[in-house]
Amino acid sequence: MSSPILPKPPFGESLVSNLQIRDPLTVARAITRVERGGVAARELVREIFPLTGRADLIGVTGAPGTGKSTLVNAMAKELHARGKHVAILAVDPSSPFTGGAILGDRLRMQDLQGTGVFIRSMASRGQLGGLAAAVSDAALVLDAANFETILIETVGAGQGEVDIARYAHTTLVLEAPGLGDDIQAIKAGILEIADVLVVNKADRDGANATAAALEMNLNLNPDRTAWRPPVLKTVALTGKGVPELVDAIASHQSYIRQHDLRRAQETARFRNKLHELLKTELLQNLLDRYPDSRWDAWLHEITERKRDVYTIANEILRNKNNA
Ligand SMILES: Nc1nc2c(ncn2[C@@H]2O[C@H](COP(=O)(O)OP(=O)(O)OP(=O)(O)O)[C@@H](O)[C@H]2O)c(=O)[nH]1
Ligand SMILES: [Mg+2]
Repeated sequence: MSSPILPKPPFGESLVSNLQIRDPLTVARAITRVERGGVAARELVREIFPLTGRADLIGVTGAPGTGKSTLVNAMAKELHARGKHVAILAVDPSSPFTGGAILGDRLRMQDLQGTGVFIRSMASRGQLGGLAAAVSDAALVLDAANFETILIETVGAGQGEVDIARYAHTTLVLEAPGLGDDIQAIKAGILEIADVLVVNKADRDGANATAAALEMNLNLNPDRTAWRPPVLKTVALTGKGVPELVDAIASHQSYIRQHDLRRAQETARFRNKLHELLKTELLQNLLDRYPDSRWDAWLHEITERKRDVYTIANEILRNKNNA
């Protein structure tokens, strides 16, 4: 009799081995599973986690329309030409409403046909733990699937997107000439997360001025880290400057390896993820612990100014064992 105690691996050995040979359908299904969350997603992550930790995660962020998707495609082509297995995760917060992500995927797939580059768009559908968690789990899937380089495109608009970029091993921040006020972008603090600064659309007027503004900003904040982000100009549409960009990324990757920073990055990433997960779980535990009527009563007390939120929160936490 087989042991009834040991649960059967839910994802199955053949699926894990299909994943490891980068079978596109298996990879897509596995990402869908982590995107949906829940028990099946967690079991999948548990199974593949020991297979992960090797891929280079490259975050690409910047204002809307700076050319992130075009550049990511051009980078994928260049990396493919250098013999790398490449995957692209495009985080598109707007797609559930516009369907833009799917259209974008189709265009990109045509462009990258025959390269074996895997492309997937992800959009926030309000999953527990948020988009950042879903994206990092999708990156785990791609890592387990032996993609050596994972390019993650996010619009540098909200904190969530910035968080996604920040936890990559190398983060690119894109600017484009004539797209609003450069100083605005600098103020927004997005430059602080950059390991490589890219002025895309360098075929347009003002690219040199934008690059100079970025260099000046770096000079104003000299001691961010010992790594000084290079400022590079690209024309994503033609591929001009892309080999140099891929070289700069490789330099940053060897810098972080030489200085043993990769482990520190991973620690920061997993600490954040663990804390986010615990926050979500603890909140859910508390929400489940009391009936709706109890929550309504507390909220009523607050809106009636009988007791403030801190007092109520305290009561909720203190009562949690004998509700
Ligand atoms: N002139 C010029 N146009 C470019 C260049 N790179 C991209 N574009 C164009 O800029 C527009 C936006 O490019 P995308 O790659 O979609 O930009 P994005 O940053 O991904 O945009 P969102 O994902 O919507 O934020 C497209 O029309 C591109 O063809 C470039 O180097 N030069
Ligand atoms: Mg895009």
